[in-house]
Amino acid sequence: MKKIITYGTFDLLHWGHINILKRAKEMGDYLVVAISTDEFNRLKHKESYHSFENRKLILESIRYVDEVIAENNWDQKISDVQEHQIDTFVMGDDWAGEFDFLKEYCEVVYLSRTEGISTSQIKTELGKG
Ligand code: C2G
Repeated sequence: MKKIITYGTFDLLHWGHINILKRAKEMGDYLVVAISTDEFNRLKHKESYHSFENRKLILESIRYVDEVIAENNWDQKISDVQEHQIDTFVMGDDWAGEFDFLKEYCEVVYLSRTEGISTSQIKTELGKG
């Protein structure tokens, strides 16, 4: 069984998120998603509209997602890859190169980011409404 992992906040879930989750799953048989906790979001200088629990609930309902774990810090990726026996790490290419240190432990793939949509764009445009 080929296991894939990806990380993110996934707030105000949109089709850009679905596009990467779909493509990540298509690379293997089992997709683990590590979703940023509210505390870790603060370290990322992000504040989610939805709480960790609700973002986790939403992700777990997506057909491409097999398991959701918490992302608590920047430093857990190597142990996550080892503990979950991950074959491939996937991220959008806005992160290209940032996680190449994982190449010692698994395949690292950066997929093209979906243009024209983002959580911050949604927040901005709704704020104007
Ligand atoms: N994404 C995408 N296209 C978009 C928006 C997001 O492909 N239009 C991808 C991002 O590249 C990322 C994933 O969706 O791979 C999740 O995006 P975010 O929720 O914004 O996550 P981020 O803040 O980038 O957190 O340790 C890694 C971090 O937790 C990543």
